[in-house]
Amino acid sequence: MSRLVIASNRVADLRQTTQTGGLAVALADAVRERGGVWFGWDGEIGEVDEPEVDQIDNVTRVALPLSEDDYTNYYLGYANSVLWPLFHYRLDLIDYRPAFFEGYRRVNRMFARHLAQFLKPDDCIWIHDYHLIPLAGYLRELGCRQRMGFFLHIPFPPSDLLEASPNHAELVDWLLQYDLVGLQTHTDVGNLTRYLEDHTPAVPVREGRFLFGERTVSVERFPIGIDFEIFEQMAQRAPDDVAVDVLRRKVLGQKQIIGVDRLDYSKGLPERLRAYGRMLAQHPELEKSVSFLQIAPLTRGDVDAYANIRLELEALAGSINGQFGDFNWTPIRHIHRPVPREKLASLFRASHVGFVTPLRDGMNLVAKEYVAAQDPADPGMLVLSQFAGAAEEMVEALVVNPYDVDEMSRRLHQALVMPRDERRRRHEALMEKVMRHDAKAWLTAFLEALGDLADKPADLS
Ligand code: GDG
Repeated sequence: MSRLVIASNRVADLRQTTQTGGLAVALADAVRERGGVWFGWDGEIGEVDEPEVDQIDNVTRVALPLSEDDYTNYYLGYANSVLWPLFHYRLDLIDYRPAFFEGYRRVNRMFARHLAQFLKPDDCIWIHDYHLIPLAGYLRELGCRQRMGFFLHIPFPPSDLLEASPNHAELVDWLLQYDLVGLQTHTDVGNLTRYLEDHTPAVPVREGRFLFGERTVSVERFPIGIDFEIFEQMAQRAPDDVAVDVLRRKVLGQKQIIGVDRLDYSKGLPERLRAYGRMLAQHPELEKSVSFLQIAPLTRGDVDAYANIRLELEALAGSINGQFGDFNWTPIRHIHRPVPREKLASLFRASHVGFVTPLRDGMNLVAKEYVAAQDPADPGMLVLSQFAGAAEEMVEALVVNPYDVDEMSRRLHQALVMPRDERRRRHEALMEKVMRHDAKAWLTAFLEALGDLADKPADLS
C-alpha cells in the first residue's frame, strides 16, 4: 500500500485528535494506517523560512505559519472573501481584489515547494478544499508525477456563477491537474461536468472521466459522513449540566429546538430565526412550552461579512425575546462561544427538533450528527434545507426551502407535534443512511477510487 500524503489548509494536531471533529479523526487514522505526511498551515501568523516537522510514529506532520500578508491576501482574501462566497452562490458578497489572487497563487506555490521535499515517488496525495485548488498544478510544475486527488468540501457552483470570477478559467485548469476530483453531491458533479464540457478542451471519455491533454481526470461524488459510532455513544453520556437542563425542561413540559452552525452567512441563520418568530406569532399556544437554542461560534471574525451577520442575528434574537419572552421564559438562547463536542452531542439528543437550514452547504455534518444522537425509541425530528448537500440523501427529514420563511415555520411546527410513530419511521431510515455512509466509508471510497486510477492506462480514447 502506498503512503498517504494529506494537505489541508489547517493541519490537524495529530497528538490530540479526540477533541476535534470526526473528520480529522478519520483522516488521521488513515494516514497512521498507511504511514505518510500531513501538511498544512499551523494556524499561526509569523515569518518562518522552514516548516516545523514533527515525526509521530510513521506520520510526518509538516506545519508552517503564514506571514501577515499571506494571511490577509490568501486566507481572509481570496479563500474566504472570493472563493467561499462564490462557491456558495453569493456573488453579492464577493470582495475581489487582484492582490488576493496573487496571494492565493503565492501561498500555494510556496506550499508546493515545501511539500515536494517530503514526497516519495509512489505516494498517494490527497489535497483538501478550496484553499488549495492550485496545489497539484504547482507540484506538477516541480516535476511531481504522483497520483493526486482533490476533495472539495463546499459546493461547486453552476458555470454562470463561476464565470463571474475573473479567474474561473485558471481555477478549473488547476482542477484538471488532479487525477481525481471529488465533490459532495450530484448537483456539484453536474455543475463541474457542464463547465468542463462547455468551456474547456477536456473530452469526456466515459461517465465521470475526461481526457485532458495526455492525462485523464475523474470527477466523482463522495458524500462525506460523520464518525457515527463515536458520536452516537457520546450523545448517550449527558454531562451533569445538560442532564439537569433536560430534567427542568421535562418538569416544565417544554420542547427544545436546536441549531448549531459556525456563524456564517451561508447557514441561513436570520431566515431561521425569522421562521421561529413567525411560528411563535402563529401559535400562541406554544408560549412557554418551546425554546430555541442556537449555538453559533464565531469564525473568521476578521472578514466584514461575518461581523454584519453577527449584528443582524443579535438584533433578531433580541427582538424575538422582547416580543414574546416573559420573566420566566426566554424563547431564544443564542450562544457565540464554542461548546465542547461531548456536550453538543447530548444537547442534540435532548432536543426535539434539529433545525438545519443553510442557504447553501456542501454537505452539512450537523444534520447527520443530530440524527446519530437521537434515542431511536423516541427520536427528535430533523428540519433540513433543500440546499444542504445532505438533503440529496436525507429525504425522510422535513425538507424545506430556507428562503421561504412561512414554509419553514409550518414545518417547524409539524416537527414539534409529529406523532412518535412517524418520527420513529423517518428516523430509522435516516439513521440507516448516516450509519452506512459514515466518515470511514467516504474515506475508503475516495482512496479506492484514487488507487484504482493508478492501475488504468492514462489514454482511454
Ligand atoms: C464544511 C462545509 C461540509 C459547530 N459548532 C460547534 C461545533 N461544530 C461542529 C459541528 C460539525 C462541524 O463543526 C461543522 O460542520 P458542517 O458540515 O456543518 O459545516 P462547515 O464547518 O461549514 O464544513 C460543509 C463539511 O465541510 C465537511 O465536508 O459538510 O458543507 O461547509 O461537526 O458539530 N463543534 C463543537 N463546538 C461547537 O460549538 N465542538
